[in-house]
Amino acid sequence: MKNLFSKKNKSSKKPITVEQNINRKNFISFTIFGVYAASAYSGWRWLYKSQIETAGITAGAHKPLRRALNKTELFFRRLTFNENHLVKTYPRSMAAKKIRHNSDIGSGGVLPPEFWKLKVKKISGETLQITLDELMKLPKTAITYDFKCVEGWDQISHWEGVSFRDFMANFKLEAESKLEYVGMETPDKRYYVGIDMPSAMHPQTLLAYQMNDEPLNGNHGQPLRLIIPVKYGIKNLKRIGTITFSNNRPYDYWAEQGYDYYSGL
Ligand SMILES: Nc1nc2c(c(=O)[nH]1)N[C@H]1C(S)=C(S)[C@@H](COP(=O)(O)O)O[C@H]1N2
Ligand SMILES: [Mo]
Repeated sequence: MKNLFSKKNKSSKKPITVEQNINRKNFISFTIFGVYAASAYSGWRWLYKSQIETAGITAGAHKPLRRALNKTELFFRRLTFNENHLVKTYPRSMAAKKIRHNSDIGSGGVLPPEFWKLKVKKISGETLQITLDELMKLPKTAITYDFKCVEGWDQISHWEGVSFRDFMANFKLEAESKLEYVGMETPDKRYYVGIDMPSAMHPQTLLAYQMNDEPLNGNHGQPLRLIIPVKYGIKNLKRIGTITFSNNRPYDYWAEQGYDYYSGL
């Protein structure tokens, strides 16, 4: 065949023919394609075989994907969350006298106080058992703010208790405060939430034991509930039984039903 395109190459005696050139290009293309395909396949295998996140929290997503989503969420959270930014508060007189009552999974009814202690699982493995009296001796914080439920209602309400920050400091939970999440669950474990540490440590977050100067009643989380104004109602767990700390997302009742895990306002 006539050599049409190959350049004269001084070092090689035989000039490359068009056919040879095409073959060589094909070889290179297929090799590149093969390497890409193999790495794509092994990447997919890696993802496919990777551990599945704790069932429920993210509907069984693979860990690397969850990690990527967490990083994205963290990025936006850091961008928008500022602990010095306080949720709007209202004059005490604006608080509802009759506070709206919503669902009571794992709460409701009255738990005799002698049957309740707040369990706090420290990272050392030790579990603190704290009475309501002990909590009531800590500095008291009150807040009147607009409580918002994801179902579309909101209400200005007044709460009193110990701020989560003060609680952490008083019980020397400094190492725990360096972890990423706080988990809370009802004594019967039927309702549970996971809260990112910055939101838990926000100055307006309370372990509340009073509502309008009265001890919490059976409808509102007696004897102790979470009041976390930077989050929607779903995260404001009523009747706290146990508190845990972790770097992994704790189980979360509504996140398992598809609601946003962060549920921030
Ligand atoms: N234990 C427990 N806490 C809970 C709930 C629940 O069903 N069980 N519901 C949440 C939801 S969706 C809302 S809006 C608020 C309602 O609190 P309230 O009944 O005091 O208004 O509690 C939250 N905390
Ligand atoms: Mo809610």
